[in-house]
This record gives sequence, structure tokens and C-alpha cells, in this order.
Amino acid sequence: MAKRVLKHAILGLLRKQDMSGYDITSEFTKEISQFWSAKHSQIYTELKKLLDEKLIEQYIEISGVKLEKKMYTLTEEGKKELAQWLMHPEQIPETEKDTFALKVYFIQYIPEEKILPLFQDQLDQREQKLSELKSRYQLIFAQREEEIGLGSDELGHYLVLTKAISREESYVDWLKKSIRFIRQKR
Ligand code: FER
Repeated sequence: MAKRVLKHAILGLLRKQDMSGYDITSEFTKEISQFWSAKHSQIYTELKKLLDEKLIEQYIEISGVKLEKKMYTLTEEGKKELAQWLMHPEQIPETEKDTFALKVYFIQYIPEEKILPLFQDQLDQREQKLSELKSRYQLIFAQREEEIGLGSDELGHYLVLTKAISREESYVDWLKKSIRFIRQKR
């Protein structure tokens, strides 16, 4: 994992509350994995590293008669590390991995009659994704925003979700323009 982003994602999750490895994995699946992908198998490896580095500590929580849960908690060092990482300005990635864009670059080798279907397919998928994102927004934020306002613990989620919506709107817009442009040229 480049720059050990997973490390900081775990520190970020533990900042709010202590969690078991299982809690961390399910928190990932619930929200973070929607906009940032990590292999779940890496989480336990990373937890071990964080323990070695003394950024987190482990304790046993007894719940019920025989249920022992290994819990993880941030150390002061861990809190500091997270704060440093969060405040450090982020370089944009040199390149986005957009395979469709790579195909478009070689468009001259695509048979004429296959070009529009490829764009149309991409448009359908992006519109589908946009509509899912908008439903999610409706579900989580729509009434909230108008009525009571956003809680401070929701601001981050709100911002990454509206970012995704803007990105897909812009992608759909570009695809539509390109389809019109290609049609005109023929
Ligand atoms: C969400 C928050 C962010 C979500 C998706 C995203 C589907 C971002 C997605 C993306 O960047 O593609 O709750 O739910």
C-alpha cells in the first residue's frame, strides 16, 4: 500500500471510539470502501504494525460470560500521528486510472460502428452510478440539511458523497458532449 493510507484510515476510525478488528472491518465495508478501496485482509496486518509502532494498544473486553473481545485504542502517539497526517497538504495523484480514457486515446483503431455503443455503454453505467449516489444522498442527507442542519460528525461523509456526485455529473456531461461531437463528425 503506497504511503500506508490504510494505516491512517484505521487511526481515523479509532479516533472516535475503541473498536475490535471486526468492528474496523465492518466500518470499512459500510462507508469508507464506497470511496476508497482496501483489501480487508490487509487490516489485520496493519493492526499488528500499528501495535509494534505503539500507535495503538490492545486490551481485552469481557462481554457476557465467555465472550472476550480484543479491543484496539489509540495511544497519544497515535492521535498525534493521525493529526499530523490529516493536516499535511495532499498532493494530487499524478494520474487517475481511467481505463476508458486509455481506450478513447486509441479511438482511431476502434471500428467506426463500435465507437458510439462503447460511449453509450459507459454513459449508461455512469448514469446508473450517479443515480445510486443521489439516492444515497436522499436517504442520508436530504431532510437533514433543510431541517436541523448537519451534525459535525456527518460533515465529512456529506462532503465525500457530494464530491462523488459532482465527479459523476461531470463525467456524464463529458460523455454526452463527446457522443454529440462524434455524431457530428460523421
Ligand atoms: C457514500 C459516501 C461516499 C457513498 C459513496 C461515496 C454509496 C463515494 C463514492 C465514490 O467516490 O464513488 O455514502 O455511498
